[in-house]
Amino acid sequence: MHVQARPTSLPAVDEFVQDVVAGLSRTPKTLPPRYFYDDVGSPLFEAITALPEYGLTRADERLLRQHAHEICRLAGGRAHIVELGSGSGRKTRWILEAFGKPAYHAIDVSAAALDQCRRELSPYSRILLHQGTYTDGLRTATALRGRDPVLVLFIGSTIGNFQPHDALAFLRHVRSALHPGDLFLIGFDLVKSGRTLVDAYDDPTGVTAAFNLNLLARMNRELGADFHLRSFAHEARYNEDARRVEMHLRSLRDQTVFLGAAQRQFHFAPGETIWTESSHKFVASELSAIAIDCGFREVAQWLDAEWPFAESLWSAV
Ligand code: AVI
Repeated sequence: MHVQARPTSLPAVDEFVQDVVAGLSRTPKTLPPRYFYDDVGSPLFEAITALPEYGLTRADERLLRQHAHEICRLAGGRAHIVELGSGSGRKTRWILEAFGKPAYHAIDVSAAALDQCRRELSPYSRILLHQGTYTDGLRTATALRGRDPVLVLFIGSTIGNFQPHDALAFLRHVRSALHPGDLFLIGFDLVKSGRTLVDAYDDPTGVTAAFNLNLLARMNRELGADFHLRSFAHEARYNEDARRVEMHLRSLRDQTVFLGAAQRQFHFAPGETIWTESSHKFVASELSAIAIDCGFREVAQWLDAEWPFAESLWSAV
């Protein structure tokens, strides 16, 4: 079954303009990372996941492959599976195979990502696609659960891209959409050396740089901006105290950019940056307390030996 469920709301152009104006009016300048994922950015992210320096996705997939049958057993062998931010869906295959063609709801803002997900995962599931935000998709998907328990997947350490306060609010929101006993499988990238992390987010082939710079290109394409891409440089830093990798776009000269959709100009001093993403890193021992704080209890936790990464299975209390 390849059903395109009722479309849920997409971030509109108006919202994009408002977010850009708000972000570029702040000091330091910021842009929300969710705008990375368009028809250019989503394939670039897929390329990042194959980079030798970026071990996160391979660790995540190893854990899912190794423990899929145990996850299925802990879920009692049956569930409506709902994935937040399905991406290409490659890693999810192991879970779907273990459950034996379950109902599977893929939620993503990107039509291209959902299309790839449908191609990859329809042989292993009864797939339903929800194009839209996590919140809307979760509401629509859980309404279709019937009498089945629900297993929500939030893999890939996307939780690390939320600000800590927003991450807790989001996890509580997921809990509020579930019934007691429903399960939540969530991936967390763990703290590792600063060198390893900077290499992972500033790869020598420049794929992550292209992913970051595409945000400027996207504003040129969609919002009538006139960013000169060669006048900005990708930068990744590890902030050890905050336990996060920060991605920035550094202005290489004094310049003014016009944003046509808002009829506004923004000035950039030489060396000034736009902070485009934070990728928070976790320690395994803090995760069960986060679960409890958000209305869950930890059922199991699996760690990867090669690239510090945790897959946690939580149950809604
Ligand atoms: C999607 N997310 C978990 C990625 C990360 O590692 O924070 C996004 C990314 N940004 C640069 N490389 C990958």
